[in-house]
Amino acid sequence: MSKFKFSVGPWNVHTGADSYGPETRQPIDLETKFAKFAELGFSAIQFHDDDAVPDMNNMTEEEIKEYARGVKKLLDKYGLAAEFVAPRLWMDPHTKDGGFMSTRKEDREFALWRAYRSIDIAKELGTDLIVLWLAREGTLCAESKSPVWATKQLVDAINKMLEYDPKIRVCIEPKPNEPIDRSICGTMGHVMAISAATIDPKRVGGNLESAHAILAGLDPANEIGFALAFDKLFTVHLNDQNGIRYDQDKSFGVENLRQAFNQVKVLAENNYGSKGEYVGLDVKAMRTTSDEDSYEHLKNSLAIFRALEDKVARYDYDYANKLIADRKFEQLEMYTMNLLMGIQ
Ligand code: 3MF
Ligand code: MG
Repeated sequence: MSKFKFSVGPWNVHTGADSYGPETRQPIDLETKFAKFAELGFSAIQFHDDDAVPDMNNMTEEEIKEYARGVKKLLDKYGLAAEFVAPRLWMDPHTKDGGFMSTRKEDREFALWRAYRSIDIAKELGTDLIVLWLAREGTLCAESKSPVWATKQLVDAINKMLEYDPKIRVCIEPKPNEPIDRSICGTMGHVMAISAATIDPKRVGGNLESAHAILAGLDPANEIGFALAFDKLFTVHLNDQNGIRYDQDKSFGVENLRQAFNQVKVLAENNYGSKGEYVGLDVKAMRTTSDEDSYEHLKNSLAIFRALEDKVARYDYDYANKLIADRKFEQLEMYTMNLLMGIQ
């Protein structure tokens, strides 16, 4: 029995389209996904603002809230909570050159409008968490914006969100690149610095995604640990990634089991979840996956996480600490490998 609660986003079950080819699976409606997520053992749903309220750009503020109340009823029907709402700025024509850091004032205003509406939706869905994946907040052309100006724009935008609602928490999901070439806020270190520069650092934290850390050439477990050390790991996006290439969102642990083990280990050792945090997945099915296997990657990720949780529970800390005291790191490494290989 896992001691963690799990969350997932509706985009994690998708039609298989990529930049080079069309859909390979049929779309599935939100309610069908909710029912299946609940059946698989998820407790909460992660939302983009327009996952919850699809036509929001053409709706009034009141209409948006009213629609969100309907989604809350649907969540309740399946015993699910909402974990967070994330403004999906990267899809919109207004924000093709970024939102909070766009060089055009009207785009920045639109981005803030979506951020405020995301807060309204979050409140209706019963969560205080806003995630900012800063997809296009950076440059395709390096000279197109000043990194100093852009960084300050981000701090200002977050401050406005914190002022808009006194309870809301803002959580940045850092990523070094893709879809932009150079990101302004690429790692958990950047997130901690941004947090410290805001008007209420306690309400600004991070969402560590394993694949994003790997894309930055960093170790996901250490990135998780870095945020935990400042009490600012508000959520995680666990998945896996084969080195520094396009963002793959593979099932958790399928690429590097030891690295996955160390992510579970650092979460478990630091009682992640004790303040209500969820273990969020951000995984994609392979493009070749069939309709009937649309949820396999989620099942696999959960199964791997739980198996690794079990390995952590069986980790012999007395033995490990003795090896550490004696600097017998070859033996410590082999102990860990044997545990993972099932030899221990
Ligand atoms: C991109 C991501 C995103 C965000 C999600 C929530 C589609 O690399 O990880 O997943 O996690 O949009 O903001
Ligand atoms: Mg993510």
